[in-house]
Amino acid sequence: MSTGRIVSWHADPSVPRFVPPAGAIDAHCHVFGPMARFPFSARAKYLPEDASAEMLFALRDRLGFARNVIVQASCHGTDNAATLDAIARSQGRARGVAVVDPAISEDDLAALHAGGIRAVRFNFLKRLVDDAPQDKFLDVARRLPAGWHVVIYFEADILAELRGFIDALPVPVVVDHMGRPDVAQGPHGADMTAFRALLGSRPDIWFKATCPDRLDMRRAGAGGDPWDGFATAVAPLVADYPDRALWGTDWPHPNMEQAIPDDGHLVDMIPRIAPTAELQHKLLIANPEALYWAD
Ligand code: 0GY
Repeated sequence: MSTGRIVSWHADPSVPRFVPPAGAIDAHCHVFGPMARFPFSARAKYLPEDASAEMLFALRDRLGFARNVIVQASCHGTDNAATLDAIARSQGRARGVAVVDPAISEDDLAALHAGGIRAVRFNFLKRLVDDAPQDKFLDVARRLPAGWHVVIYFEADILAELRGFIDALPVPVVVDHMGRPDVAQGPHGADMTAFRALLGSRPDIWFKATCPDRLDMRRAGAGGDPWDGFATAVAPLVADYPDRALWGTDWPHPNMEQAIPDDGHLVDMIPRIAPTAELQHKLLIANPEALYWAD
């Protein structure tokens, strides 16, 4: 019987051929529920099946990773209990990114820090959130605990209008999925050129070289796994900004129920965008450690 809840992850992902370096960090993944303990937000735009911490850690081990950065998904709103519970169960092998009510108190921010949170996420995707108040986001960014950063999620077509906001952020910035460029434009198309201009505007903007499945969807005669367009567009970006790139699975792939990726194939993208051991160490260990395990 259908529950009406979405399953967006692969039931039996392959074991990747690429073996990540010891200690590797999956720096973008989520947990959903379990709903009985951690109900979804009344404002959630999708209703997923449970994707628990235990499932995430089993996938981590299957893929050859050691640690996770768990990003609060929009379906849980500003209640970070599921994310915090997953971090607490990880035995020190997970840290997290929270979504907070802009009116959050200093004490509650300190409690999030104690629970392993090291960043807040500002989501600008209209299909995922009702509002994205830049003035309130800036106020929160000014009050973050020492060492935190902000993670922002936006699509390429609003980068220009977000530039003033991004320029004003007083802490380091991590951009989810490179701000969703159209990778079919190639490494020097309009979207990548605008994103490179953003990276050039200040030295503390990082990016997640993530989501070939979202950015390189199958279309007439092209796209889809093995995501050649993604590799072509993203490898030069990682090569040019090796100290600012992060990588993650995006498991359990929110909203991807029509084009569920094989997580093993996602891992096998890593040597295609970071071909040397040195680049892989930066992408999977040094860079995420600097942001999430500095203390
Ligand atoms: C992602 C992407 C998506 C969803 C969320 O918080 C979320 O619900 O981030 C999306 O639908 O593009 O990074 O998980």
